[in-house]
Amino acid sequence: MTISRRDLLKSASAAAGLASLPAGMAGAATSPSTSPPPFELSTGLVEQELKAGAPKTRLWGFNGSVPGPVLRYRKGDRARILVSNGLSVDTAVHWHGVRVPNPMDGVPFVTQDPIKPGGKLLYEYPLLDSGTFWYHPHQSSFEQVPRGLYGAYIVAESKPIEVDQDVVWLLSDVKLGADGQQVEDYGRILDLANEGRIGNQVLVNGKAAGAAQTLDVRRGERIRLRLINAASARIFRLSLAGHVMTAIAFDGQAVQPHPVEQITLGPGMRIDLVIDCLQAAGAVFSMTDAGHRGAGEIARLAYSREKSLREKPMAAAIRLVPNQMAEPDLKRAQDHYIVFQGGMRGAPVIGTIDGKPAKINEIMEKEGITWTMNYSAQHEHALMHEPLFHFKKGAHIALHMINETDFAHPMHMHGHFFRVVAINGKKTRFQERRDTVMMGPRENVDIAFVADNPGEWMFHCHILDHSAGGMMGTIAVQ
Ligand SMILES: [Cu+2]
Repeated sequence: MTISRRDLLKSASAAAGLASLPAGMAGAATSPSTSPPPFELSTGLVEQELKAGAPKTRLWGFNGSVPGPVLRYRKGDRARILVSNGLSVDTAVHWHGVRVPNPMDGVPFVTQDPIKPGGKLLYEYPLLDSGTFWYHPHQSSFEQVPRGLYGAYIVAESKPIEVDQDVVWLLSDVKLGADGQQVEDYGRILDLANEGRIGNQVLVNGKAAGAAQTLDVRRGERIRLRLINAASARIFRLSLAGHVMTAIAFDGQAVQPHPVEQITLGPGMRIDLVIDCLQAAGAVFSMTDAGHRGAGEIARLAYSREKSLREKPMAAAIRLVPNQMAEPDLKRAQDHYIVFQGGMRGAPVIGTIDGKPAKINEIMEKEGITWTMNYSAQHEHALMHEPLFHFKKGAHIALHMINETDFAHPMHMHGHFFRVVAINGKKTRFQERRDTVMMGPRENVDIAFVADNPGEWMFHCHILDHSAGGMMGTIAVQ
């Protein structure tokens, strides 16, 4: 028997009591009178000055700004977010890194129907984990994200670590023409098959990166800095002069605190840092990017002339309490493999697309597909597609990823965190938990997790042009 994705979707939506309702109806139809009103998040057109004195750039944003508002919760809260679509195209919102029930995951045609122009959808789920997350559409992401639809999503620990400032730097970029407007060349096959569409202006919290991005600090202060890469293709390699950056979390999940000199932050990835500011009053230090098409200075720490807050680092512990989740046991894990092929310098020879075998050069020409995962590729909104894997709920999984391409791919799994077990066969030092892991060119990455969240979940490259070009699949847990 063949069941179309749309049928599955209908039953899943019905089971969850979900509906894409016309404007003005969703709140009344879905919230019991005792609940507080949901937080409202609306997509729409935005005009924003990206640089002081520059003409305003036309963008798409949430609640009238790029990035959208920082969503702030505490672990154990229930998120209730009413998304309304003020755009003239369909959309849907994904809560990147938040472990949600499948119907709340925001992936059109996989976990929900798209939200139509003028439509609304209430997303509601408990927050199991603390951490640094973010949100963005999963509909035509290669266009909707770089147009400006993204925002930070912070879930505080039950007992946060003690710091003087808790700062979010959401990094992204825009590709601007001479007129100061975005170049609207989304989804070019050349970008799909290469590094992706990389902008020419890096933004920090929606403003041009560089000297104007100054964080005022006082000697002796302890800063918690949360970095989020919301760019659609740019990989950052960040360093900070004059300070030790201590990593305390990757993708929102606690890691053994350790110093990091250069941070590789691919699209979708996050890092939480603790920085003790122990330099002299009046001094200025830069965070710089040396990534591919290095952007140079991103932002600055500028010391005030005030008296020191303290002369040595704050004594309080910086280790985060790990979130509770099932721990994979490699001894009893099932081994599975994914081979990645494609790209401009190494197209795969043969593959299947939406279940049908085809020669890849034909696929590239006719379908705009440039990558395969296990010799198959999926259109972003394919209605018929076999999941890459079917896992039994509770199964321990060791997934071996083999990158046969000349490109880096930040691979993102929905609904689960995994341990990064080994890179090129070498055990990683911290066995860190992540939802997005950077797979370097020609690199093999082994991850492990317990498939305990039922549903069909996306597993895709977070270079959004790559996922649009076929590097997008699903895993099914039941
Ligand atoms: Cu990729």
